[in-house]
Amino acid sequence: MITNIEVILADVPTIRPHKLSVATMQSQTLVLVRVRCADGIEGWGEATTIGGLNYGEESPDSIKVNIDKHIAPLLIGMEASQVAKAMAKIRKIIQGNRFAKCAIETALLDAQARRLGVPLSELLGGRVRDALPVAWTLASGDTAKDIAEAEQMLELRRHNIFKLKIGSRPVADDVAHVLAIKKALGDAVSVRVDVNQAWSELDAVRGIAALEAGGIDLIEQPVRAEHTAAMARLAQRFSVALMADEALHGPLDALAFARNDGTDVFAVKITQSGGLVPAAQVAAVAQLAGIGLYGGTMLEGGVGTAASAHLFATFGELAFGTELFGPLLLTQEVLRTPLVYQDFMLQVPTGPGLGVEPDMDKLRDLRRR
Ligand code: MUC
Ligand code: MG
Repeated sequence: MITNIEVILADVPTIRPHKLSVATMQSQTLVLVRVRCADGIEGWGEATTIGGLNYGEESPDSIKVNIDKHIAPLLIGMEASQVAKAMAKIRKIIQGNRFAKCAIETALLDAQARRLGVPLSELLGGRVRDALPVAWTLASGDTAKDIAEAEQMLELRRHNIFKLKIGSRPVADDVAHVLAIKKALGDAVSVRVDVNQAWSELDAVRGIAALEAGGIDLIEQPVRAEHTAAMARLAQRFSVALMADEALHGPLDALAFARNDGTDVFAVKITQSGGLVPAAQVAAVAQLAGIGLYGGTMLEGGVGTAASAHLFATFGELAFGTELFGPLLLTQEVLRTPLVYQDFMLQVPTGPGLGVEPDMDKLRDLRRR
């Protein structure tokens, strides 16, 4: 039986300012959910957002209040091992709130996988890989600093895929910045961009043409999420891969993209999809429709990153890798044993459930009171 649900907000500074077209992050608010069960088992989930309400329609504060006041009371007393039944109830009664639902579903599945003594990936269909390629986002806002940072990552053998955050400067300036980095890093390194919706369709036509000519591999969410027709036209016009991110809020959006040939690649995010199970459905649609897959992040800490890793490890096709570097952007580790990043890959945890344990002493210090 589910006996208690607790939401913990913890503010953690980032290792450097992280500049997106929608916000500059100096710190990240981790939103951690702990579900306790009558059999003594507990499960953890995470619902971290980016830049408060800058990126999406849920904030850390709204997630906490909505779980505390509206979601937890529906779950307390329910059978903890019946995760699908619990989530069906929440999905029927609670509109929206995808991030909150994701954290709850993750915590319930973590608890259930621990109860069964299996890694979470095995409840999600079973892993087909034990390690995932991980991109690093260069977002200092300064070309020379970004090149130095990328060279350091290559040297450490931590990342050889780089995503550049652009869209806040004029298109020509952004293109010059990206191509200078691509030239410095060379052909063996994959360089991608994330425009975070900043371009008009005409900006995108100019920007993508120049980036494609310069050898950039992937263009993420160039236009506004709701401009799906523009996105489809761009995907059909250019041969460089275009990826939907902010436009993808779960299986129904995935189906619409598949129906209208609207994109080449999906950035699958467990929070944006509304949970691990709907995120698996997004991936299933992609695989059925021949759309490429990329494992996305909302810059979560260790709990959400581990949950995402368990799901992405089940994807048969993962042509564009992942960006599960969230914990590495933070100055504080909140897991007792950090996730392992080596040889350009994240190792998918192998213990029961998420296979990670939050460090309660650290969280006691970091949590908001
Ligand atoms: C996004 O839009 O992809 C993921 C990596 C990063 O640096 O920002 C996020 C959000
Ligand atoms: Mg993105």
